[in-house]
Amino acid sequence: MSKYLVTSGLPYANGKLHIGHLAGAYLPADVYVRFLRLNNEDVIYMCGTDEHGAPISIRAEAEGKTPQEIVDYYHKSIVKSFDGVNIKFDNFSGTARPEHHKLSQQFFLNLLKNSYINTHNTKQMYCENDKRFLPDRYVEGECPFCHTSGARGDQCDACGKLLDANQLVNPVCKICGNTPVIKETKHWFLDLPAFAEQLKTWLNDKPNWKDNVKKFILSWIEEGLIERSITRDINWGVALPEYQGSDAVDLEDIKGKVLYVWFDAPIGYISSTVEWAKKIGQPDKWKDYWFDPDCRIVHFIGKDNIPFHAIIWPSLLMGQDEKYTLPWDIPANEYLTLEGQKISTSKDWAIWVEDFLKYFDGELLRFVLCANAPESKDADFSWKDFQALVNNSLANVLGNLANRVYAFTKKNFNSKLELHKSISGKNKKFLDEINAICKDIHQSYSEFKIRKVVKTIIDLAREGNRFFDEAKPWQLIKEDKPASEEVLFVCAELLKKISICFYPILPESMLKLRKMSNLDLNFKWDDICVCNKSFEIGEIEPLFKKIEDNQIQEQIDLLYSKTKLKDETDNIIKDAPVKDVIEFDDFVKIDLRVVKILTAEKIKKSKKLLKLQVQSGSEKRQVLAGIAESWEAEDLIGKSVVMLFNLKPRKMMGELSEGMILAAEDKDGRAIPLTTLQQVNSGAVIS
Ligand code: B3M
Ligand code: ZN
Repeated sequence: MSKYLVTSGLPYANGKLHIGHLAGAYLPADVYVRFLRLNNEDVIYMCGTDEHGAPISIRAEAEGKTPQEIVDYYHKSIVKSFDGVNIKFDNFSGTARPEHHKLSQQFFLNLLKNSYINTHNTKQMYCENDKRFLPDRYVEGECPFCHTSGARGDQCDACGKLLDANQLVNPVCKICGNTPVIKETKHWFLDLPAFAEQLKTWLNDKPNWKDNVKKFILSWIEEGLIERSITRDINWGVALPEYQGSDAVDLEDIKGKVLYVWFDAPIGYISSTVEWAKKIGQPDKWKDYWFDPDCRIVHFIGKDNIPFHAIIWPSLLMGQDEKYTLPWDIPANEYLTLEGQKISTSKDWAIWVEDFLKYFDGELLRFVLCANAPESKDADFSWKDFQALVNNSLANVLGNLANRVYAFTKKNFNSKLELHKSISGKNKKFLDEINAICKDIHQSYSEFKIRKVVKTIIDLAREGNRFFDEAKPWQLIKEDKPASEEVLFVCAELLKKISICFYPILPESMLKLRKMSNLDLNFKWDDICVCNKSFEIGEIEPLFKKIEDNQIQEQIDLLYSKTKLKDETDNIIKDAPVKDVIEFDDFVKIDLRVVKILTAEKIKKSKKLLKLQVQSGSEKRQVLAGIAESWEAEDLIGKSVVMLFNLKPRKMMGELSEGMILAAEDKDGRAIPLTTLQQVNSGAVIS
């Protein structure tokens, strides 16, 4: 027996849970924990809400509430969603609790005492309009590495790189939209380079980690670790503890500073365990996990959390006085997309767990997210796939097998199947095959390969149906009743085995399956191979209901309708600066005319330019327009557009242009010539 401490990344208490969250860090962990329990392992599953950080204070400010109010509201909402899909923690805490603050401060002080923390005067983004520093998500801009816009001050979602707010290109304040200035302030830094060797040794010892995780960390270490600031100038978080140190820090410098959310959040795994130990009346019990070098600590997370869990978190642990156990595995998942697009909470392109549960059983969500888990690459959730998976794999294959086996037993064997001890021939061969496959399933669970588990189990049920069809018990019963009963017995055994190995993924349905055949509800993995009882079939109910087309269409319509509402507000283009005022006399110098496009063709060697022949009244002219990236030449022919008619002719790419076609640039950079019947987004600049 081994000892396990399993955690899932602490969800931020600033929003509801969506299916992407479940697929990334929670469902795989819950499944793993249930699997370990079936195998008699000593396991506890710890989590809680991440209640600090800029996203929460930003949300509180936006809604005119206190951060604590936001935290309390979403903590409840998150707990409810977890309950609805049967994700069962041994403890679910929160990082705003006093115990957590105390422990985090202790972590900081130990690191400081052990010389792993330095202070530096740093230049920080400061908004003069809001009179405050702008750490992390309080500022946004272009990522200096991958150049995607919308990167936040702490991390770029597009390339995953951790950032320092003042690395951002063209930063803007999230609160007011102004360009921040740079101001000096003191901050505390974790000396990550000091842990480089220890980290490498620890990682070298993890040959079985998932590739995506290992690659990520090793490239990080190779690029060279740098000191990371671990304090912030905001007033929500764990207060930087006052201390007298050798570097004689001025107490004034400490005031108004909190620990960076990613410093205290992972400590939440420990403080949740401490809280659990107290609740069960054994206050020292948490140490059995955190200080036992043989305890297997497994952190389930989404891929954007890898650097924090695989570099920073172990460093925090290594720098303590006590010998904390380091993570044993970090099975990070990739992302789940929705109907082919990135899930976006701000655009409401998401399926919220609480909404899903209004229409469907949580078991079905567990099933589809496991069948299609983003384990080694991104995976997509689509409503149609969901329907197909449930109807085919669950209802038609597994549900059908249970139904035909039990119904046949009820009708022909008075609901009873006697124990068949000396099974031989085809029946024996089939049973042996099933047992071998169950061993593979066990292996897949231990390697976090849940997709494979689901596929194997459904295939097994499919084999069960084939076995039933080929054995034809309905014919056999006429000649040899005991032989027919043996076929049914083998099928009932198969269903029993499935009820065990599918339990971690579909706990409620598998209990229901067991109840139908009066099986013990207390069972273990090893019972898969024990074949020593007769079966007695009770009340038969369909195990899974099929999902109708109209139910799915309803969801698709809902998804698109709510996100469109958002689109309208999102598509207002940010106000561009207004140019200097001009006199009317200046304006009348401009000759604007409607012209009709007669021909349009691409100019070789130019990505942008189209050559147009246009007609205005009786006059024909040639114009070059920089709209080739937005339009197919043919689509412009016959359109009437506005042209600046008296612009001095000029040559571009060896061709003459006798004017300029006016176009507006919409949000995604597409140039839309004026007076085409295209909608121009509100606020677009006409150029
Ligand atoms: N709160 C989850 C996230 O990035 C983050 C995890 C903390 S785990 C210690 O959404
Ligand atoms: Zn501002």
